[in-house]
Amino acid sequence: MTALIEGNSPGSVVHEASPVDFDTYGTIYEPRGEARKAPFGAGADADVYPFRGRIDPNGEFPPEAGRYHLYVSLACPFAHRTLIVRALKGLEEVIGVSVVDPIRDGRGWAFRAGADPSRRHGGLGQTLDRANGFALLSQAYEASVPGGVYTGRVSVPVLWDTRSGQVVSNHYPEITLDLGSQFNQWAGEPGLDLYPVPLRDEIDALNDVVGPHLNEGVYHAGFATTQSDYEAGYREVFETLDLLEELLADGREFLVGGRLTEADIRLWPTLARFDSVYHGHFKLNRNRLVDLPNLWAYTRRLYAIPAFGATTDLDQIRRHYYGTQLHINPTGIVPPSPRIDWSL
Ligand SMILES: N[C@@H](CCC(=O)N[C@@H](CS)C(=O)NCC(=O)O)C(=O)O
Repeated sequence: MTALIEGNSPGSVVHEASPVDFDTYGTIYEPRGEARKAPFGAGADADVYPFRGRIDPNGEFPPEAGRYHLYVSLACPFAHRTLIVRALKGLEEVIGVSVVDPIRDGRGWAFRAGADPSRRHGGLGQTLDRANGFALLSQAYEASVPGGVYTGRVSVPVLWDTRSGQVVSNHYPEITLDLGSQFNQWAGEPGLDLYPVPLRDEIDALNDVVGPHLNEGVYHAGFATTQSDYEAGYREVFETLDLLEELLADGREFLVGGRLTEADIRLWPTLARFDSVYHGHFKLNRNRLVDLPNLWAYTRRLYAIPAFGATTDLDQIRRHYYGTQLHINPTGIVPPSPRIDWSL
C-alpha cells in the first residue's frame, strides 16, 4: 500500500501512500475492501472527534517551540483556519505542518508528494508526513489510542505532539484558540489577540450562528439526499449570508469590535470556497458571493492579508470537493475555476 522514501531526518523512513484508487478502496462515504468503515456525519460530536487536548503550561501538553505539528488539508475549511492563525501569529518556525493529498479514497486522508500542480503557482502544496513519515493520516490516530484500534473520524485538522507521539486535538475551535494564545513567547506577532476577553460574548454569539448554519450549513445542503433536507440547508445558508450582508452594511472592516478576531477566522474559509465550489457542487445557487456587495468586499479585504490569501489554494479546493465527493458528483469531473477577481 505504501512506497518507502528516504526521510530528511537521519534514520527516518518516510512512507508515501500508493496512488488514489477508488475502484479498490471506494470513497470515505462508501469504503470498499480493506478501507476502514468509519462513522460519518456532520457536526462536532465528541464521540467521532474524541481528541480534545489543550495546550496548557500546567497540563499534559505545555507550549514549546518545535514540539507540535499540524496535519491539514488545504481543501478543508476547518483545517484552513488553523493555517490562517499560524500565519497571522507568525508561528511558521514554531509549529510544523504537513499537508495531505486533497484527493482522498476510502482509506481517508493520505500523504503523497506527487506532481502537485498547486505548488507551481506558489501554494503551500501537498507534502509527505514531515513529523512521522506516515502514509495515511489514520496511522496518527491509531498511534494515539490503546491497542491501535480507533473508531472515530479521521479528520483534519490534527494537532500532533511530537514529544509524546500522539494526537493532542482534532477539534478545530480549540486548536485555533490555543495557537492564537499559547505560543506568544515564540510568535512573530505576540501582541495579536484574536479572542479578546471584552469581545468574547459577541464573537461567540456570532460563531453560534455562523458555525452550524453556514460553515456546516453548506454541507447540510450539499450532502442532502432528500429535497426537504436540501431546501432546509439552502435556506439556513442564505439566511445566514443575508444576515451577514446586513451586518456589514455599516461599512465595518471586520465582524466584531473593529478588529480581526476568531469570528472572521471562522467565517472566512466558507466564503472563500463559496463561488468556486458551494454555488455549483453543493447547489447553493440563489446567488454567488460576488452578488452580495458587502460580503464580497469583506472577503476580498481579508484575502489581501497574506495569512488568508496565501493559505487559500482554490485549485486543491476544487479538486478535493468535485473529485472526491463522488456520492454527489459521480463522474468526478472538476470544472475549471470560475472567473473571480479577488483584487481590491
Ligand atoms: N468537527 C471537526 C471538523 C473537521 C472536518 O469535518 N474535517 C473534514 C474535512 S473538511 C474531514 O477531515 N473529514 C473526514 C472525516 O470526517 O472522516 C473539527 O473539529 O475539526
